[in-house]
Amino acid sequence: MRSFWDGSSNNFRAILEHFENVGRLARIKVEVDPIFEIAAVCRHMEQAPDWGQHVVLFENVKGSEFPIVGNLCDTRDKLAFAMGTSTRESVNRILDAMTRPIPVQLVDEAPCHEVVITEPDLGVLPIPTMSEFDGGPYISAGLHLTSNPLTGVRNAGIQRNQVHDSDLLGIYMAPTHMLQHYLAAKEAGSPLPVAIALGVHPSLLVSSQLRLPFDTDELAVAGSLMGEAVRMVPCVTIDAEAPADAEVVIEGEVLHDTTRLEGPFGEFARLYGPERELPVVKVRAITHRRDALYHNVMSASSPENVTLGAVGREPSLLSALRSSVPTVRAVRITIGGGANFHAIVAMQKNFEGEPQKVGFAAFAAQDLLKHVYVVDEDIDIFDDEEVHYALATRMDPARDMHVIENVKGNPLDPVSVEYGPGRAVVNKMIMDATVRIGSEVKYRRAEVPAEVMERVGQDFDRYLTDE
Ligand SMILES: Cc1cc2nc3c(=O)[nH]c(=O)nc-3n(C[C@H](O)[C@H](O)[C@H](O)COP(=O)(O)O)c2cc1C
Ligand SMILES: [Mn+2]
Repeated sequence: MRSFWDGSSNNFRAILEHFENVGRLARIKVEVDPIFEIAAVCRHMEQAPDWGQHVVLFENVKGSEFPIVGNLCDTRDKLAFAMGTSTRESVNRILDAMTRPIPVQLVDEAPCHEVVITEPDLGVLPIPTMSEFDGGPYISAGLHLTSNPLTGVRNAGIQRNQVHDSDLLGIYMAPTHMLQHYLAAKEAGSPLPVAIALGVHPSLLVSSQLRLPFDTDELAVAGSLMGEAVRMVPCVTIDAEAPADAEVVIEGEVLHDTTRLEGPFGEFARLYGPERELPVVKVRAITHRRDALYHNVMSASSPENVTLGAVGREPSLLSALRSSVPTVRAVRITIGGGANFHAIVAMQKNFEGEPQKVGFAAFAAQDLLKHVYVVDEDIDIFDDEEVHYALATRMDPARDMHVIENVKGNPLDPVSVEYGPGRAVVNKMIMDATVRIGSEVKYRRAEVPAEVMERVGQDFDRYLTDE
């Protein structure tokens, strides 16, 4: 059996090694086609009871030397495991890392430069096609590293890239920080250099999803999460830096004067984004490790890209809510809500009306949020049955449901009302499922006495013996 570990602990391979060591790496040895078949296997694995917590390594990919790694980022548990924490602790770990970032370290030799191809042909990479009506193959796990042309500060984000030609990619930049870099470059009449890194430590991918202020380097938070600076190396053909330990780096320039029809593409709302004219990335070089692994993140139908988004957005949402109402205890952005539309908040309510304040703070903090459910702190917000229990017993729709109409929205929300290209309004809702102050006795939950539960639990085997 081939091992891929190179001895260092903070890179993509080390994480796969960790998963393999605990029996959570599935090696698929039969030949698999990157056109739809990889996606179908990933979906089946994700849903199969015994395989849902496995990472998948496709060792034999039709038409390419590169193995594909899939299902690395599709559950909260896998991301937490990769970050050395637990599902419930990860939000605190990330908040902590945000308060003490570790700046990147510049190096001049890098594993990602073991093979350098300056006459690039994207055809060497096993780029999958995932949803039925996608416009073609898409690179889906590309961490895009750019610098602000005005200040030089780095930014990291994930953008999908349609393969247009052997050296040309499409790119869709929503109103992200990367879009600001692109617009600044365009204003100056220049292309924007971009390093697209594939196969990086999941801490980098999660950090790229954080809502940090503009001109803040997400990779410094990634370094803090890993307890070691992210190593960066100058690119070979462009004025940019790439993560030295990445499996593959595509060096390119987002052209300021060219567009191409991009799409359709299965998006986070499990719907297709339309075909439209979008900027392109001219590929200048492909560099990779010897025996490089190609990382794919499932789009659309799978929870994978949504899980990365939820884990990455919860920390800043939690701090935004706490700066409005300090007794907010926990927040969950749901996967079913596409990591954008639904947030569940647990809080200790000291004043009536605080849940509404939490709702407004949430809408102010995150554009696409539409439904905010606020519950008391005794409710476990990661347990859907508990949340339903709170909605069922603590909420009167006439009194506790607050609809705010015609808020500036996003056309990616399918129920938004568009009034011009890219312009839309949406109605929002706050559901206050907290107990009314003064009704605590009525809402006391009926439980077996806690001390008896504890006593029985401590010596539980006693009840299972035959004598
Ligand atoms: C798998 C995945 C794919 C994504 N694809 C895109 C994309 O194609 N375009 C985009 O604008 N955002 C995309 N995002 C969201 C951005 O990466 C995210 O908003 C990021 O925080 C932007 O960072 P920035 O504002 O620092 O540039 C994607 C996220 C994930 C997890
Ligand atoms: Mn940013």
